[in-house]
Amino acid sequence: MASAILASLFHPSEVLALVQYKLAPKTKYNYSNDKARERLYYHLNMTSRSFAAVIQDLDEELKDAICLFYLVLRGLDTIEDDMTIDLETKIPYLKTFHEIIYQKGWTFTKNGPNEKDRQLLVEFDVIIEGFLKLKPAYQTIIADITKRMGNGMAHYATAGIHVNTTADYDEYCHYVAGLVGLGLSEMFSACGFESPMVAKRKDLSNSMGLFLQKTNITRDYLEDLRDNRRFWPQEIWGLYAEKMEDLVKPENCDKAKQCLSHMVWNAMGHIKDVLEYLEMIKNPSCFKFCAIPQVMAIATLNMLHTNYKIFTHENIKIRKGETVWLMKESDSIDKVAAIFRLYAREINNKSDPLDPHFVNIGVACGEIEQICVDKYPGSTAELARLQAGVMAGTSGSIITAAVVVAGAIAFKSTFA
Ligand code: D9A
Repeated sequence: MASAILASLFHPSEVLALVQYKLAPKTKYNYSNDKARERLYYHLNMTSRSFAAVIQDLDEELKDAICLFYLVLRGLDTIEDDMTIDLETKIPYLKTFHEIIYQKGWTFTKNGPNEKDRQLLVEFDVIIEGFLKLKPAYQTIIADITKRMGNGMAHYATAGIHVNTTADYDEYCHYVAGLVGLGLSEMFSACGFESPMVAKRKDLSNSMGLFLQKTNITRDYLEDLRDNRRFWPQEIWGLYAEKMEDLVKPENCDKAKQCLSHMVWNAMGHIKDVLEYLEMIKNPSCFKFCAIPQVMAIATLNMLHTNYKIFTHENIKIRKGETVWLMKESDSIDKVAAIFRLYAREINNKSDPLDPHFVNIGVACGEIEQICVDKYPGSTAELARLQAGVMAGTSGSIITAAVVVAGAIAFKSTFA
């Protein structure tokens, strides 16, 4: 906690959010009366602590269905990601995973020892038991999406198949993330929490996945390269280097940053759809569930833009304080639109005029501003409130910093 507060020292609205988060009573989700269900949420918390809480805040009708959708996809992803499994073994599992989820008692122990979610597959019989308890409507949606995703993953895992064009890039991201958006939209409409229009707008649902996936792929350049996974499209990196791995060479620093701007610009192309999608979502718990990953993504894209560290450091993340502040602020379309405007301005302000994508990114940021002013006028007041927080912050943080330093000196002189 202390390190998180220090990292957010000059962002008091984040320090405030961290302290509130720390002091807030943690919602205790009690599943003790159902051991199998308790084990399910144990695995959910193991796969992603912060997002697990958001899923558990969903209304009861959808909670288990989305928890299982998440765990089934994490299982499939853990097989696709594992580069210690040879293709002859891997591809049949990817293509039949949509049948495997109906096989009572099925488990998988072929993952390499370092796969983060290996235990999930070792105990996958628990997930299948939960899946088979779901209403048939949700089972059908999950199985259909798992089938299309597994086949798409198998295609791109096949030897010699690479993400060459930006069309390949969109297709690959559709298979591993866009389809998740489509599946969730079908669940939202099927249970009646959202209008049938949500399931119909497959273009917007797809963009919800592509914005998240493209941000992750842009962030994970070095980690993926290390594991011999390549998702940056050659049509983009080929404009800046002979080979994708040449971008890490110090002599290619400028070219690498230009390529990074190109990837950031490409991901920003989905923001208009993301805002239009979120505007359709009326159920408060569904809205937060959908909005939180999207605001995390624009904050991450802002952290990535012009940040050469992605070519030298793995696993760079936004501040803990920033994530807690974003989760607190993502409960209305006006607030979310204000957050996108705030980060679009930061992205535009840090752009390098000598960068070939300076204008493209400037236009994309201008469009976000224009769309929000036109369609979400309430975002202007929210933006002023957020900026007041930030501004008060700047002077506030100097005072806070002074107080902390003074406190430290007083403490040292008294007790040293
Ligand atoms: C999601 Cl059911 C994901 N992915 C995410 C998480 O958000 C999306 C995987 C399974 C499900 C949902 C998500 C959330 C809400 C609405 C969505 C949606 O569409 C309408 O998906 C498009 O990242 C994984 C994909 C991007 C491949 C879809 C958010 C999440 N965040 C992790 C951080 C991370 O980077 O993994 O899982 C976390 O917070 O720990």
